[in-house]
Amino acid sequence: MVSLQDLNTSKKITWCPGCGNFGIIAAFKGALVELGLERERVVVVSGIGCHGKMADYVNVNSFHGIHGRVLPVATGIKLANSGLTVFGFSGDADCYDEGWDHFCHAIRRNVDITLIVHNNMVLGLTTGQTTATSQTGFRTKSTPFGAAVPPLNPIAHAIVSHGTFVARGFSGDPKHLQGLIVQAARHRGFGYIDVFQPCVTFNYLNTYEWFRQRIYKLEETGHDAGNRWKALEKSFEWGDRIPIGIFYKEERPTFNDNFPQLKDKTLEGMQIDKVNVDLILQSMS
Ligand SMILES: Cc1ncc(C[n+]2csc(CCOP(=O)(O)OP(=O)(O)O)c2C)c(N)n1
Ligand code: SF4
Ligand SMILES: [Mg+2]
Repeated sequence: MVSLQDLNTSKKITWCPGCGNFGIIAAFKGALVELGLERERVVVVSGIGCHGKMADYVNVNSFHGIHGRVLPVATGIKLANSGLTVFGFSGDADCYDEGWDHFCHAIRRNVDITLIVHNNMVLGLTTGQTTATSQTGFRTKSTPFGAAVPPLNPIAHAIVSHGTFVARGFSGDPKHLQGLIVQAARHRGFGYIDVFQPCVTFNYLNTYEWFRQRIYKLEETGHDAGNRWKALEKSFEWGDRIPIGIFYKEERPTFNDNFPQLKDKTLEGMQIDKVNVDLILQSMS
């Protein structure tokens, strides 16, 4: 069983002091301990951005991919070895801009992985430009007169894309977020958590205080997470009150379940010594 200590790496953490990423990493490490997973059986895949450094800071198998491509890599790993527990860490630009097409399709495929999106509503690493979730009117160096177009609603998109576990957390409440990560990882299928992650350096609008004044927990209101329409209705709630927690949850077959070759088997464990790869390559030449 892994301990919190085992999960530290020797890498110097270069996130700005007070960054919301600290809450996410604490919640994730706590979740790995709570899940009782072996480090060797866990894989972290991260994108490009401040969030991408998760791959360096948690002592498990990791793949720091290219911008927007967390989900194809995570899907490939899960297909190759379904015995691994795979976590994707993406940013709002990484997932909802550059990686948007992968987001909708991985969700509807119900690949059995967990995706955690560090949603700071800004491009952090490239020093503060708007993303798909930046609020209308948000002034940055790329939008000196304020963002003109309305933001995407990723929670609503996940629900209509047949998401089977759709949740939102807040990095200012790591204990609550830890609980969501544990439930998403235990969920058989695509566990998706959008996390409000204040960027204290470039997002002066969506601060810890801004979120604390607005957020409330769905589970404290008797929300029925099995009701897709109610979940969709809740996903549009924005303004003075913003919900966090599990919006929607259902059970349905995972992507691997669709393939008899993969159901209850792992590709990496299959015998390939009798497969003649030369013949396959020749047929393509
Ligand atoms: C293919 C490609 N396009 C653009 C970039 C430039 N780039 C680096 S990080 C980044 C996005 C960072 O924003 P986000 O995903 O929100 O992550 P954050 O830094 O906020 O955690 C971009 C566009 C890149 N590295 N590769
Ligand atoms: S730029 Fe923003 S997101 Fe990046 S480390 Fe600093 S506070 Fe965090
Ligand atoms: Mg961002």
